[in-house]
Amino acid sequence: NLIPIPQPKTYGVLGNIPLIDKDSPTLSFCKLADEYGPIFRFEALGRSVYIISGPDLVADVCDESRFDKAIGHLLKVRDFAGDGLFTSLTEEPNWKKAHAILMPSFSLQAMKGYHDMMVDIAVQLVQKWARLNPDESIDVPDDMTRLTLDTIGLCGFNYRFNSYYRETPNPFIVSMVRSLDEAMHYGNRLPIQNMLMVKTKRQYEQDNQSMFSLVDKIIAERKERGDRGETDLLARMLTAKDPETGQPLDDQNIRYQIITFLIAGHETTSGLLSFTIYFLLKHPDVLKKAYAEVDEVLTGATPTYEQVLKLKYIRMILNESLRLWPTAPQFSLFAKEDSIIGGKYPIKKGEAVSIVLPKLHRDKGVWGDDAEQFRPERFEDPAQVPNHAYKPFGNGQRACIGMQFALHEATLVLGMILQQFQLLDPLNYQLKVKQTLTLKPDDFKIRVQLREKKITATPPNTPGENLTQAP
Ligand code: FDE
Repeated sequence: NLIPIPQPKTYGVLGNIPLIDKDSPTLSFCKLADEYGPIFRFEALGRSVYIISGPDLVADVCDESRFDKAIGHLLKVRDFAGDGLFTSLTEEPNWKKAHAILMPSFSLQAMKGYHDMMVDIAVQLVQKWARLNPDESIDVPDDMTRLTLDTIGLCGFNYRFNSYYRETPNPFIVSMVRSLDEAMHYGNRLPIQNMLMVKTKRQYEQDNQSMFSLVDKIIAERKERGDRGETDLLARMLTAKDPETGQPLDDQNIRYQIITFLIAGHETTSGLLSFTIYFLLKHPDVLKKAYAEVDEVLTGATPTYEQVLKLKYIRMILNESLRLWPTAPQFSLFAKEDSIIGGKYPIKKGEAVSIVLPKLHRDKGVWGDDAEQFRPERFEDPAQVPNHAYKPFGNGQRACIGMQFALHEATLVLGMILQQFQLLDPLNYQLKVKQTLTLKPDDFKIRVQLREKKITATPPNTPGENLTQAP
């Protein structure tokens, strides 16, 4: 009982391209899914991909024996991220090698080693906010991007971008954002269009070169001055050998890994923090519970590693924020063999599928009628989370290696912000989502006020919502 997969109307060689907003493809896919259902075919310039958002279909394509990560949509990103972890095929030798070498650096245990460096950067954010005049507002995504970039720089390579000491984004970031943007748009233009965009092309090449030169400099300097007992990612990449081949990573691959971590480790996490602040501002009841937890757990000037682990409700808030606005909103797979998904849709060997997470994460059949609502309590009991309908960190062996890192960092920072500040929304911000490759709230400004005295709300004690009880 095979069923043909629907396809929206096409426009000649452009295929379905005119149906998507090139500045936010993921949101366009979500809208098309409203109309065409949990799976539809999308054709662009001769390439074709099945866009999937139904939980049962996602469960099938997340079966690693039948599907593996596809990188067709990331080919342009490979110009600057090469065969780094994010942009390599699973079968490329450097994926397996780097995965084996780097896994231990991202274990939950390893977070202990990064904690003080994360605090170092978070203190810079808190101090900046504390010194603002009452009429000055904060560009939330900008300040969160400063934070996450500086954090991955320091924890990864012992390098200080010092973003809080600059008015404009670090030049590295300017190049990276421009290159990512070009990589996202490139594939949706006709070859002839791309050929004619001489200036864009030149800028793109310059941007890639300037990323390479900064990163190559970091690597060269570290090699020159030798090992001083650093325990960061770079030290590990320079010394550790792949258990299987006995080989270390080569210098070019280390360059690509560093760029990969800078891309993956900061855009996504800064978007997560920005959306979370947005949700907190718009949900006073949740904010109140968050304050109660922070006031109970964070007793010193800065949080300890153990205290961060105790911020359970903050974690639930982050999980819920990643549900409604997963900042890495889409990932893709290809069929290793001819396959049938959902019991009725045929996918041929080599064909690609792409999962649109914002739509999957709001499926009413799985999440309930209040799926559109922000309600962190859904994550109270991990056993109740429908994992096949919740993939903010991707899937299987190709899932996000930086998950613990991102969550520890985000929990710590939110905790510190709430410990110090009252969040104000004088402009009554209306959410507008912007996409580069990742999602962010666009033009999101708030104000803050130092908390005079701690809010002394007693933690709620309704059954199932007991915050004081650490599991
Ligand atoms: C990855 C990832 C993913 C998957 C993708 C695909 O499949 O294509 C996802 C979904 C993600 N990731 C997400 C996220 C979110 C957040 C917040 C994050 N993420 C964060 C982070 C941080 C860091 C450092 C990172 N991140 C990193 C990373 C990497 C390296 C990767 C690749 C891996 C492999 O091996 O493949 C990822 N990430 Fe993430």
